[in-house]
Amino acid sequence: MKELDNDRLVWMFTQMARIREFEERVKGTFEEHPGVIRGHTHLADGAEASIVGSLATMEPNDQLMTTYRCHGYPIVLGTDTKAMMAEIYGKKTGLCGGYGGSMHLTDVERGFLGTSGIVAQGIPQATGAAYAAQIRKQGQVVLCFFGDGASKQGAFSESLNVASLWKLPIVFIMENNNYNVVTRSEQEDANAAAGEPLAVKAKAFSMPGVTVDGGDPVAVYETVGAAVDRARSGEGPTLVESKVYRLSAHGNIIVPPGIPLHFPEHEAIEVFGNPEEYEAAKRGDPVPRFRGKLVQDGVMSAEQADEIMQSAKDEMQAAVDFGIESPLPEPAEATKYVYA
Ligand SMILES: Cc1ncc(C[n+]2csc(CCOP(=O)(O)OP(=O)(O)O)c2C)c(N)n1
Repeated sequence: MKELDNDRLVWMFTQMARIREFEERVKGTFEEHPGVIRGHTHLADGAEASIVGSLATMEPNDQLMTTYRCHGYPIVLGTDTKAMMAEIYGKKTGLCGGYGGSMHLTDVERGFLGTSGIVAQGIPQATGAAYAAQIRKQGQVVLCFFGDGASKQGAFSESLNVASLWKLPIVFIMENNNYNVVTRSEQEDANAAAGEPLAVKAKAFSMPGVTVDGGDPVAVYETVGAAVDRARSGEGPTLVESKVYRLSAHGNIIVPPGIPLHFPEHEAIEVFGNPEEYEAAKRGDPVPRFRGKLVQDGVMSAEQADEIMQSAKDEMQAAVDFGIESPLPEPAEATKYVYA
């Protein structure tokens, strides 16, 4: 694992700021340009530190798969944010030609193998990628991201089982954001039965299970980094539980057949009438928290932090403009990639 020098720490903050701004602009599109985003969109605001800390461990040939809450990962990998925004707007200039949308961002060249709207589907796919990596013998590692809800699916158990048996080079990263749509983790049979922390599930598959504060990018880097080192040296998989809090509601409201509407209030308030929980989570927001730490430690100045935020805002404004101005795909090409 490489040491995190000051440049790397500032890089981490920069990526967190870019992810946050990108998602703010996705959320803002629902009001600024109603109807431009169709279908479902899910944000990962609150998980920036977990995403950046995890991806900072990757070598250029490593790969990853995620869920539909997928905007942050390609940003860190260096994917063009204009193409990403255009994809979310369903435009021809989008990352996937407008065929994928928010839930299916993919950038195979940079190791971002794909995402899925089906809960837990990415886990066996990432495990397959790790099997391929093991056969290729080039020292590649696969990072597999999913939610706490996904860890109740059979696909989770089967994948962790085979990954452990075959000592596959994979790190399973459960981003535990407390909620499965509007159900709290502790209300659910399987996760409630497992108890806290959910990383204990690793025991059943004879692999290490560790829990980390997903709001602290350095802690995530160290925890995931140790798991990546273990995977790369042929010792097999690890289950990392990264505890985060999603600051937006599960996803945007869709009212068919009308225009997709904005994000509702967070479930803690709307469903559980618990604004205190939500306010506490906002106070622990990882982006200002990391900024405060780096400024306090003298790693960067407050002015530098402001410049980073401003540059993220400018970049994402350009992404919105590009997406809005881009053309829609040709209707005649709608079935171009339909094979069955
Ligand atoms: C197989 C499957 N079952 C149900 C759904 C509906 N669904 C969408 S998101 C979600 C909750 C998933 O929770 P979690 O895995 O914790 O991810 P999070 O959304 O919290 O990041 C459910 C049940 C689905 N998309 N796929």
